[in-house]
Amino acid sequence: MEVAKAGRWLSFFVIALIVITLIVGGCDKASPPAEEEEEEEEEEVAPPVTIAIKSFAFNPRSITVKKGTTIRWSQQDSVTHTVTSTSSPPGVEFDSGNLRQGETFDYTFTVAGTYEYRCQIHTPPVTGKIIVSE
Ligand SMILES: [Cu+2]
Repeated sequence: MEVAKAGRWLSFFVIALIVITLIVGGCDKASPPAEEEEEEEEEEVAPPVTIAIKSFAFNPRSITVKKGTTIRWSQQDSVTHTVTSTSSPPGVEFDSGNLRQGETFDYTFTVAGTYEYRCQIHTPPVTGKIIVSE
């Protein structure tokens, strides 16, 4: 009698364990697709990068970013500067025009390649370089 009773409890326990596993397993299957979608969205929008214009220099002077990245130049000198491309892939030249102290210029790099730029106002030129990777 003792053994049979223990066996029934064991059967009940095993069935309960299977039911719990199925419920938990079902939940696990439902959640991963939502997480994958979130990750894809994060990859599409690269975080913005800031380059300071300070003391007649672009800082960082040279930088590598992923395609789709927006760079924001933040002009902190009391004199006016520009951000003007001098060498870039065809059709994607950029020019900020005059940037006074406290002003910013945003440009989103949608074409991979090497970009060189300078301030058009000052000589010797204040130069910078951006490498956009795929
Ligand atoms: Cu300048």
